[in-house]
Amino acid sequence: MKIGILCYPTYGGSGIVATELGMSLAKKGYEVHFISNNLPARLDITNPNIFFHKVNLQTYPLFQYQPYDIALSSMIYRVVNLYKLDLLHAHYAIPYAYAAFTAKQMLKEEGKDIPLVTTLHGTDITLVGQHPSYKHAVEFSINQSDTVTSVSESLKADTLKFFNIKKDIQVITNFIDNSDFEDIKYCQRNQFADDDEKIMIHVSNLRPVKRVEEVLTIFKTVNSHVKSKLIIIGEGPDMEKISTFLEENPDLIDKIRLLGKVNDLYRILQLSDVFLLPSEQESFGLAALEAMAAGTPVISSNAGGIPEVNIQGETGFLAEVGNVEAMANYTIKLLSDQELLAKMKKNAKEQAMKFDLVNILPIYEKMYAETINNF
Ligand code: GMT
Repeated sequence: MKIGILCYPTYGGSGIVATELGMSLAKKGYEVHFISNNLPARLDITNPNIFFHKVNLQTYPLFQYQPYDIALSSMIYRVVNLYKLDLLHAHYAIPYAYAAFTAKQMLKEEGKDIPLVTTLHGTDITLVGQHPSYKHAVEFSINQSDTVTSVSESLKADTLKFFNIKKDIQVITNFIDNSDFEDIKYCQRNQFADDDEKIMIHVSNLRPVKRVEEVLTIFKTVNSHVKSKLIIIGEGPDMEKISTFLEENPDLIDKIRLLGKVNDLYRILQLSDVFLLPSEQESFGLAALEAMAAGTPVISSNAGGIPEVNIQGETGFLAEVGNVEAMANYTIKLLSDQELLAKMKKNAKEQAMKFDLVNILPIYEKMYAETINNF
């Protein structure tokens, strides 16, 4: 089967899921064509079954904004024709499902067509997709897709609540390849913390929904009870909030390490004691799953699909969005009790195994086969 994957190339969760899925399919012998405006961050282009098609933008002085969606749908149309693709898989409704629909219309003009799967990831439904500028186009392109999947039950419910959806939505959860954690070279824990210190970690794109200011508040409270360090991985618009916090709390400067975007994420997750995720919205929380796969329990909000991943009292603790006091108290409780910490680290890893690629990939394959059969 030849599959075209349309996704964001950045470190955002939807691009990571699309890339990991495509690479796993390629390993199984599928021919996978990635269409994006840049090489996806984790894509290993050395696999001969993987192709990358960069969407080229033609600049012209008349354009105040470059018409990316037109270039994207033209590229989709060209790749489908050239490589005789069997199926398109759009990750994130905006603009991928919409552009794929346009490409399908172009193909139909020539008596051809191709089945389209759209996977909804989160903010395409709960945040950006709600905006009047996009809402109708998002609803339209979901309804025009041949198969629609969402990454959690919570996101499915939100989609049905916010949009007039005529399609069935199949939940296929995100996944993790636990084998990636097997041959990992361990980082030295003492590069980040003293022997008697615990390590907290937060990984995100530092957008407002991630509430990084709450990560800092939680850390400040916890640090006054438990000797600890905080590692923050990622870059984004709320980086400024971190700088402001450090200016206001100079005594914490040498306790907080800002690593930016890192390639060795798993190595650093492995040495952490607790992952903080106080998000306002989170359709799934792939970052939490990655932490769990590294055996790191999660203290999180109960937003969106997080409770489907992080189980209260088993793999970590959850509190209402904004309840930083509860999240800090849970963290103190966890980090002060070695037995509880060891148990939750074990539970976190076991929970991650339930979302293993081995379990989820066959569901994607079955869905592809059914989509093509029903087309
Ligand atoms: O977290 C982000 O803001 C990035 C966003 C994306 O689309 O790249 O992540 C969303 O998709 C991920 C993969 O399915 C989910 O794990 C994240 O929970 C979801 N983010 C939100 O819903 C805010």
